[in-house]
Amino acid sequence: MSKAVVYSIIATATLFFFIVLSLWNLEESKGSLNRRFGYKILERAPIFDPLVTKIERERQQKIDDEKNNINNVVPRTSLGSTTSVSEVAETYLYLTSGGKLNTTLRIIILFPLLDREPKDGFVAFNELGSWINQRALERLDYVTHAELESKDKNGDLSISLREYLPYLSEKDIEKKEMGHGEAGWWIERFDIADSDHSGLLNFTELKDFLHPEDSQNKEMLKWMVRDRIKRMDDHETDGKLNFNEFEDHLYSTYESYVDFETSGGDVPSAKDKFADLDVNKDQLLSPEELLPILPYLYPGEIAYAKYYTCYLMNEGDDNEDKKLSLEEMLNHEFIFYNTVHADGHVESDDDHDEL
Ligand SMILES: [Ca+2]
Ligand SMILES: [Ca+2]
Ligand SMILES: [Ca+2]
Ligand SMILES: [Ca+2]
Repeated sequence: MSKAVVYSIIATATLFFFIVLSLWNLEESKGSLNRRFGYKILERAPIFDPLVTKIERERQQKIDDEKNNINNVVPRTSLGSTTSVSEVAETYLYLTSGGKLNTTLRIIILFPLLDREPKDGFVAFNELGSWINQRALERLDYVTHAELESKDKNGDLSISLREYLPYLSEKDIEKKEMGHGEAGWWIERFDIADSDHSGLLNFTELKDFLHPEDSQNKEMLKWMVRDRIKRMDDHETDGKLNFNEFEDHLYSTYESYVDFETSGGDVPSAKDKFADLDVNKDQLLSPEELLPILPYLYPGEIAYAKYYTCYLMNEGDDNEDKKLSLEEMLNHEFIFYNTVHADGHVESDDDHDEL
């Protein structure tokens, strides 16, 4: 072999090596951000597939029923009394003979439901985001319904303070202690959620009361921020944060979420962000001034839906065209079905038939 050929082989190999290395680095930085947040996000994120939600709820319902022993009183179908026959059949259609959910089949079925605007054979960020956001909203409604059902003793579809907190004594209510979780604290939270001042929480008001961080009620959001600030306010000022408090307690949370959301893009410095938020320039941040960064500081279901969308996109978009093809989704079944694959098994209720 001539020297020239050897040199050219070495040069090509070196070039190839650097290309692989740089691709690997790119992958690594994207991956490490995702890994750092992935665990937290997957833990809090909505469930991607409504069928998994249904199976998990049925399973929980069955556990609850067994606890309450009502199985002996009310005969139920194996998938619960509220489930229609066609829904039962639908569930079994997607189970493998081992009782495991056929997630490949599910993704194939769900793909066209996600690919809607435009229907172009790809799932873009907005399409994935609106699907997952819908799952988050459904979960909020479900949890609120469950709470309403269990607490509404007189059946007026509203919750009174007494219904919510039956253990409070007249004396507690009179004293109105304002410490976290004490009577006055609950009463204040209740009154702010009760936006029409009827003394009762209707469905929407109850949802705000239970999930202030997901509320559209600005007063509720401000109450939540005030409450959190109270616990971090170093100098017992007037419920506002100075720069040091902002930097010590809030900035790193804000920074890491923005970093994640923008895939390592530019994050404003603590000084810049403080100045930006401090609208009235009094060198203090009031709860109202903190509202714009609330989803980063205290993410609720809806904020987590967005982070989950970012996570799925980062993980699944192999060719980096900012869209997911069916093939890409199938290549990453695990991230869409982490609760299913975590223990490798979503049980159908048929798995252990005690009757
Ligand atoms: Ca009631
Ligand atoms: Ca009300
Ligand atoms: Ca200010
Ligand atoms: Ca893609």
